[in-house]
Amino acid sequence: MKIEKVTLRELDLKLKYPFETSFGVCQNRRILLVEVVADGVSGWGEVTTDEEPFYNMETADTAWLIISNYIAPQLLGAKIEHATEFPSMFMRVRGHEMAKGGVENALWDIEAQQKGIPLWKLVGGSLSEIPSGVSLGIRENPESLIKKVEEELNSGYQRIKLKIKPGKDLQYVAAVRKEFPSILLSVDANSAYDLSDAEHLKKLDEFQLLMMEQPLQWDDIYSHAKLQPQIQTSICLDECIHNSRHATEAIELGACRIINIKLGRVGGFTEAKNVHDTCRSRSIPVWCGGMLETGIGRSHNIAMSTLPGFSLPGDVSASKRYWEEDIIDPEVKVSAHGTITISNAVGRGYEVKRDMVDRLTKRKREFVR
Ligand code: OSB
Ligand code: MG
Repeated sequence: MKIEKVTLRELDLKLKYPFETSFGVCQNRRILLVEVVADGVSGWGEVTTDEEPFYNMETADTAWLIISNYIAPQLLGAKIEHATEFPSMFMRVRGHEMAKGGVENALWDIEAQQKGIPLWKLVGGSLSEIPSGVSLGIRENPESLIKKVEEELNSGYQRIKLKIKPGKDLQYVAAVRKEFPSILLSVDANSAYDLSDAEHLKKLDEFQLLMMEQPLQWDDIYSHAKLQPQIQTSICLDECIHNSRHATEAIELGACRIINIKLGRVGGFTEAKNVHDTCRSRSIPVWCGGMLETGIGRSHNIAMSTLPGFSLPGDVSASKRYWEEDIIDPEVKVSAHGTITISNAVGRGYEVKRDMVDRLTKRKREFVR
C-alpha cells in the first residue's frame, strides 16, 4: 500500500453516564480518529488517550502533536507491504504507544480491505463470538452499585469488574459479593495503592475475585512481584504492560497471573499480538481492556479478542452502554448470554457514519503529499 493521505480529527462526544475511577471522573470524551488513505482505500483507527495524563502519560493533545509532527509526515508517500512494518518505522519515537496505535490500526483496516478478508482474520483470530464483561465506575454507595450490577447481569454480561480506590473498596466488594455469591467478579484499582497496603489488599481474598487489576503504581512491575505472593487473589497487570518485554518480565518475576491487553497501551495490533503470544506460550490468560472507545476503537478491540489466548471476558461491551448514538453502523450489540457475534464482513465489519463524524468534529488536520 502507498500512503496517500492521513486525516486527524478530534471529536467531542459525551458519555451517557459519568465514569469514575481512582484517578478521576470522566464524562466528556475527546476522541481522536485517524483516517489513512492508501491506494484509494480508507482505513480508520482510534487513539485511545484520556483527556488528562492520569491513566498513563499520554493525552489527546500529546497524541495530536506526535502524529502531526512525527508520524504523519514520515508515513506519507511510504510504500508498505504489511501493517506489521509500522512499529519498526517509528521505533525511534519513544513511547507514545496510543498515538502510534491509532495510526497502525488504520493500516490494518486498509490491509484487510485490500485482501478482501475480515480484520479479525488478518489479525489471526479464530473465535466466532467473544464473551463480554463490563467495567463499573465507582459509585456514591454500595446500594446503587448493587443495582447497577443487577442491571448488567440482566443484560447478560458474563463478568463484572468494579473500580475501587482506598475508602471505596472492601465495603463495596463485600456488598456485591453477598448479593451475587457466584458471579465472575473482579476489581480494578488503577494504581491507587502501594506495597504498604498489602495487608489491606489481602482482605479482598475472601471474596473469591477472578482478579485484582493494577493495584500498585502504574510503572512498577517489581512491587507487584512483591505483592502477588502475599495475596491469594490473582493480580492482573494493565498500566504496567507496554510491550511483550514487559509481559515477559512481569510473568518471570511472578508479578501477575493474568494480563489485560489494550491495543492503545501497547501501540497497536503488531505488539498486541506479540504480548498475546508471549502470554499464551506461558499459559497466562489475557483479555481485552477498554478505554471508553467509540465504535471504531471497539471494532478493533473485537477483532483482537478473537485471538485464541483471549480466554477471559473483556471490557468490550455494547455501544449503547457508552453513547446515545455510536459513530458506526451497525452499533456493537451484546447477546442475552453476554457475547458479541463476530462479523464476516470485509475489514472492520462496521461502517463509519461519516456525516455524524463530520458533525462532531471540533478540529481536523489533513496531511497530503
Ligand atoms: O483501567 O481498564 C481501565 C477506562 C478508562 C481508563 C482505564 C480503564 C477504563 C475502564 C473502562 O475500565 C473499560 C471500558 O468499558 O471501556
Ligand atoms: Mg485497568
